[in-house]
Amino acid sequence: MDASSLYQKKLVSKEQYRALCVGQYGSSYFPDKRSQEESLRELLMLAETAGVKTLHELFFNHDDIHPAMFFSSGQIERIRRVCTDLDLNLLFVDAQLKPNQLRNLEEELKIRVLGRIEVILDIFAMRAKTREALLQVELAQLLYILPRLKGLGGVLSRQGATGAPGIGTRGPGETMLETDRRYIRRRIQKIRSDLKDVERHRSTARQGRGLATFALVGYTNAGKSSILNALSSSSQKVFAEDKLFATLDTFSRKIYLGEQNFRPFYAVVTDTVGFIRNLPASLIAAFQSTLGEIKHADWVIEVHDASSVQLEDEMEVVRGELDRLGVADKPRLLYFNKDDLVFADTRAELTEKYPNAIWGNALSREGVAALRQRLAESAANVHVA
Ligand SMILES: Nc1nc2c(ncn2[C@@H]2O[C@H](COP(=O)(O)OP(=O)(O)OP(=O)(O)O)[C@@H](O)[C@H]2O)c(=O)[nH]1
Ligand SMILES: [Mg+2]
Repeated sequence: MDASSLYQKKLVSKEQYRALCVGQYGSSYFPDKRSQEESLRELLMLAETAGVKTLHELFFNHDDIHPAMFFSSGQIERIRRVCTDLDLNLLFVDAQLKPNQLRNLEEELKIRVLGRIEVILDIFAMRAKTREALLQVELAQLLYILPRLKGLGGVLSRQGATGAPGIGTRGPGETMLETDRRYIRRRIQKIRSDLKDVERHRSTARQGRGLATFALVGYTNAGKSSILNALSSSSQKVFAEDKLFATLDTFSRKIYLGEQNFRPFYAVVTDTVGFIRNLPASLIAAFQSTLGEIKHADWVIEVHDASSVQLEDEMEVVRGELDRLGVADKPRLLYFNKDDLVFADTRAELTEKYPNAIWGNALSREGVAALRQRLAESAANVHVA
């Protein structure tokens, strides 16, 4: 079986799925109501990115997690009523559901049920285009499925049996059930070794450049790709859009930083995959090849959407992920993007708190000159060092 046969890349038409999104707060599991609300808002965006229409959302006070069903019987009845009334056929739950909970809920409600991780994996599978991204997505799916093989079996085979393509099935799916764990482990090994080759090629290319390098990192949708486009004079633009995980590959560009000693001065700026809260560990593990680019950069440009109401949370998530990658000590530039959407008093507050931050608007290119200037200063330092 080759890698491509593991993918069932049949995208859903937007009309096919009508979803209910359910978030929850309360109890020791979800203590912070505000951040749970934000998490539900994010799930709605994830659903939209996956191409699914959300027709209703519920936000439960979840005091107790039911081990078999996740929800209480009262909540399940509420969900059932909404689904029947609105004729919905997909339930998104803003939580990491156990395989048995997914299965039981599907059996009980007779509709497809997906948790946060399943939606993210689905979007990654949909977005992956290059060989490296495809390999990493497949690895993420295999790492996700391996420990769940038994529990997920029913869910996946039923999806296959209904013949309904799309969400939740953009992955190894049914075929995987016929193979054994050994096959999966072997496949994981093979992908890891293929990814090592990709990394080796990249490392050779990197050495050949001999230029200072900067990695753009940040929350998904912060504007990293748009900034690379704004910095670049090339008419060939990097893909940027108002959906989550527009970028799944690292992409490097040689950027002109000005003149130094009467010579043009360049650095390499690399776009990377965005972060999101509660990113599944298997995804981070699988995307080491792409995220590894951050490790090799001389500087990290931390990009944040300054207009986000969740700015501080997003900064924490990004910094936590940089920590996890072991690059917390790398020299860093802080860039606040989307300043066109920021209120004056918020800007004043943030400026006081982060006096060294560079501000800009990647669309109008305001602030790009200041960023270029800071890159030039930093790159000059790297070269002196
Ligand atoms: N108003 C405004 N919108 C912006 C700005 N910069 C980017 N955007 C928009 O924000 C959305 C996300 O931009 P991207 O550049 O794709 O963001 P990203 O960080 O690369 O996102 P991922 O690849 O998903 O991690 C796009 O719709 C951009 O047009 C800005 O300065 N102001
Ligand atoms: Mg991007």
